[in-house]
Amino acid sequence: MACETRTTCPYCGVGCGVIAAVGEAGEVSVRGDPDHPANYGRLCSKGSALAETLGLEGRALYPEVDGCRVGWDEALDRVASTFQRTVAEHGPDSVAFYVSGQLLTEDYYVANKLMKGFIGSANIDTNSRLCMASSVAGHRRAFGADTVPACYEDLELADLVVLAGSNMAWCHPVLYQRLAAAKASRPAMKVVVIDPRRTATSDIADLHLPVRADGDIALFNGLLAHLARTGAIDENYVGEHTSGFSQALLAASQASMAELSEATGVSGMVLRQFFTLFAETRKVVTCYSQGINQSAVGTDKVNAILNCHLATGRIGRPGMGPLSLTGQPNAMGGREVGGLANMLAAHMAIENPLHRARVQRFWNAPAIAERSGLKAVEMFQAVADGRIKAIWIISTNPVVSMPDADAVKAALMACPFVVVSDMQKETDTARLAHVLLPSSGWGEKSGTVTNSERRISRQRAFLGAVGEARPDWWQLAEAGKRMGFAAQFAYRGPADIYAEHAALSAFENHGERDFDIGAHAGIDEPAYDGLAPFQWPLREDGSSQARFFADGGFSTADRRARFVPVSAPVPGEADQAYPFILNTGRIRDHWHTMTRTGKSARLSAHIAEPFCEIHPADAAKAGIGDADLVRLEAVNGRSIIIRALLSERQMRGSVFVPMHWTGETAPSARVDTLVSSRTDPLSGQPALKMSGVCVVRHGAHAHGFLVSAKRPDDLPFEYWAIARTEGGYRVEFAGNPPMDGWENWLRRSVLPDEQTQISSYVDGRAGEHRLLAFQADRLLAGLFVSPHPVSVSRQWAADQLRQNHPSPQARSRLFAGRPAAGAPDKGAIVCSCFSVGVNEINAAAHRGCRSVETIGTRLNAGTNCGSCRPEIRRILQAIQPLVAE
Ligand SMILES: Nc1nc2c(c(=O)[nH]1)N[C@H]1C(S)=C(S)[C@@H](COP(=O)(O)OP(=O)(O)OC[C@H]3O[C@@H](n4cnc5c(=O)[nH]c(N)nc54)[C@H](O)[C@@H]3O)O[C@H]1N2
Ligand SMILES: Nc1nc2c(c(=O)[nH]1)N[C@H]1C(S)=C(S)[C@@H](COP(=O)(O)OP(=O)(O)OC[C@H]3O[C@@H](n4cnc5c(=O)[nH]c(N)nc54)[C@H](O)[C@@H]3O)O[C@H]1N2
Ligand code: SF4
Ligand SMILES: [Mo]
Repeated sequence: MACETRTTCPYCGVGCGVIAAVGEAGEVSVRGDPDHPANYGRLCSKGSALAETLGLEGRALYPEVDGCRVGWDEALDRVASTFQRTVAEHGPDSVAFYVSGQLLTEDYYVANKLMKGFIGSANIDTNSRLCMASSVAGHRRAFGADTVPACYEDLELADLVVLAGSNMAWCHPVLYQRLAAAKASRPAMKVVVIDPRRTATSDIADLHLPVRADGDIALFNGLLAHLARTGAIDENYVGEHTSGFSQALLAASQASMAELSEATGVSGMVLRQFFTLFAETRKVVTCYSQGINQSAVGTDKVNAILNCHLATGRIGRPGMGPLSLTGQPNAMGGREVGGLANMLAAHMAIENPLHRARVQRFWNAPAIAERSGLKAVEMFQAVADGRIKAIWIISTNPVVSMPDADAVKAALMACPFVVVSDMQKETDTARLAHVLLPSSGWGEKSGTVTNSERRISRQRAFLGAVGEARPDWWQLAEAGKRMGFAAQFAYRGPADIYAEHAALSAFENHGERDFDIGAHAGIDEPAYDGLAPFQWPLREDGSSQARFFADGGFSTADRRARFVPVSAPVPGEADQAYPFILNTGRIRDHWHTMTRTGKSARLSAHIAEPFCEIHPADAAKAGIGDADLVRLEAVNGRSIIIRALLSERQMRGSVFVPMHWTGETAPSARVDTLVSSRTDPLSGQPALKMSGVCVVRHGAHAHGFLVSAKRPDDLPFEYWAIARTEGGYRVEFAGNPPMDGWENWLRRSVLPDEQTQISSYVDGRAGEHRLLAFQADRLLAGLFVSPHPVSVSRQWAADQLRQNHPSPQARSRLFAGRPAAGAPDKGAIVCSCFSVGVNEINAAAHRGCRSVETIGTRLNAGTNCGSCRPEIRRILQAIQPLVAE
């Protein structure tokens, strides 16, 4: 009998419930928890593949100091004493923590407490600065507190759902599926997508507004003015519960339709359609994510959206409200514990002396941070210029994910003391650690997370500890004890921490702070273990609420919401030398820097190489063909080399590059090296979606594709990208041929011994080399080299690693790089659950399967997690208009 544990997915902010089952032989399987209110049993491709990411490969298994294995005592003593000495010599602001929205609330709480109350600095910031900071700042400006008014059910109840700067189909897939199901059952419901790209999400949209970068303020200001002109304002709500409407309207009413169209890049006709739809529909939900937040005017963008909802009173009622989608599993929990440099704890404000005194009293702390600390970008600048001399980085990989990433790398290399707590040993950041602390990962640790709708769920351990890895809260508490605060950090386990956190949320609250989970103050371990998912608030008297602000009650002094007058940014002079806007973001099956999803062959099959999406007309002008390599160069002088992907879905003048590839997986394609560290002055969030770049074709003498049972030891090429596949690896590369020739390189970097036979096919005139190495019937390596981008059927070639090739004929057939005529070639994988490729879908379509449903019946594609359904729909649409489903 398998042993089953209810837990929560560690990826996105949807916060799906997962049932993890461990079989007798220790094998793990996962499925969606049918009772969890976030997903009701659904999981996306990443969630479904969780079991494949639990392998020990690359895990940090024991503490290390300066690259040598040590015991925990020695490592923690080193951390505590170095931090203490640095504080003693240079003051509390000379040290910092850089943490993560992927920490559990209990980890986060301890980190924040240690820094703000005991070290006495507010230099604790988090990768949520790159993610949610503008939403937090926007909420606080409008509502007086960082409270998300809506919940997931509102998406299903709405008659209009606006998705602004959100690629929900790929980034919040289960929420997207809930939306798609609601729309299918109620076709009158409308969906509008506001995104410069036509993404997978726009495939269910009734209207797509291809807004130009940062055109959102002009757009929502135009909407506010339209609402006022057409009598759509809720005068009662505005009069009773808000202030500042007329100033906001004045700021919004400046532009003519022609100017609006110019500022947004959207035609007047489409703008009018959107405005009318919004004005005439009462039940509207606006979801927004990084296309809004990650901008130098992100906070203003957020308030431009909130203004429209406040003006129409569409907030806090079923089917109505603004809903900021949190990215990470516990971005929201981090906000509750105050894990940002400009927050305190339990939604209290660092700038408020009463709050500071209260938290200090509650913690029995020797100090309390007196003012905001450094926000992420400033924090690494302070590391660079030596103001910060010791930094502890937990559960984030800033050398990959911060803007101007090479500057961050240089700063850490120069920093006297870098501590990194990670599950993985070889991340780009962990490599720079003086002290590396091995952390327990998902499945090995326990705690709570809060999702986008304020729902708190348990993560529960179902696996034993790996090596000497320990949970992050334990590492932090041990450091706290060693700094002399044994009593205040004497937690026996996460239940103790959660109980304290809950008590602080209710401490002298008197209904002033929305975040209140006082019902759990002092919760005991059995109750904590059994905790079912619930939404905050959950007050001491047991009262709760699913939505906020239908009847006002904001956290401002007069309990009224604030309209914030915002103006569209004046577009700067286009820099002729850097004519393209670099937009960045995510793909369906990978999570950030791929330290976990990269372990799954299934997840790596969907998109196995970094790419630069560019409009065909822009590409033609620059002489760039599909699958050519391109070089992107940024204002900071840095450049990357990456594969071109020509696509009509991309806006002209803009290119899109995913953020996922790293020094480990594609060192020439780390996009954040190019990204500008310009930030929003209010939120400190960097403008990760808008850097100037130029794009040129990048020629190479040789292009290659390798499938190999072993990870190559040496990749001496200016461009390479590696991905896991079943039974090995697949590698794309380009550059100069190795000095010692292809055969020697293959032998030295991937083959087990000198004796392995290599057979080769060389067409000297065409410059083609194809090399195959077998061990008995098994393919060890297949190498395909050409002066041009290699034409090989990638997935088919990768699949050959798992096949037997008994006859010499079967083996030599592999030289073709594609299946024999008539033999199946599935093409690039679309459905990762059942490994169904694009060629199979096309073939089934030509045999008469013309709907996503019939494709599912025939091929299974799209019938498990459903994450690929938008792409299947798109493939079918390209053949002929879809039959109604
Ligand atoms: N598969 C997958 N899912 C994830 C993650 C992951 O790594 N992989 N990460 C999680 C995390 S932490 C986060 S924060 C979320 C992010 O979720 P999303 O915000 O949905 O994802 P992104 O791809 O970063 O960006 C969303 C869209 O913003 C658009 N955009 C760019 N500039 C503008 C603009 O000026 N205006 C508008 N309106 N749109 C613009 C981009 O074209 C892009 O399609 O995803 C979460 N989910
Ligand atoms: N250009 C560009 N850059 C971006 C973005 C973008 O859209 N464009 N998005 C930004 C956003 S929204 C985000 S959220 C960030 C994300 O960026 P990061 O946070 O840097 O990315 P991750 O790969 O999620 O890093 C998490 C790290 O924690 C480790 N880890 C996993 N579980 C645990 C654990 O339990 N304990 C510990 N100690 N470690 C653990 C993982 O191995 C990994 O190294 O990237 C930001 N950077
Ligand atoms: S939508 Fe996918 S990644 Fe997000 S929590 Fe659910 S299963 Fe995990
Ligand atoms: Mo994020």
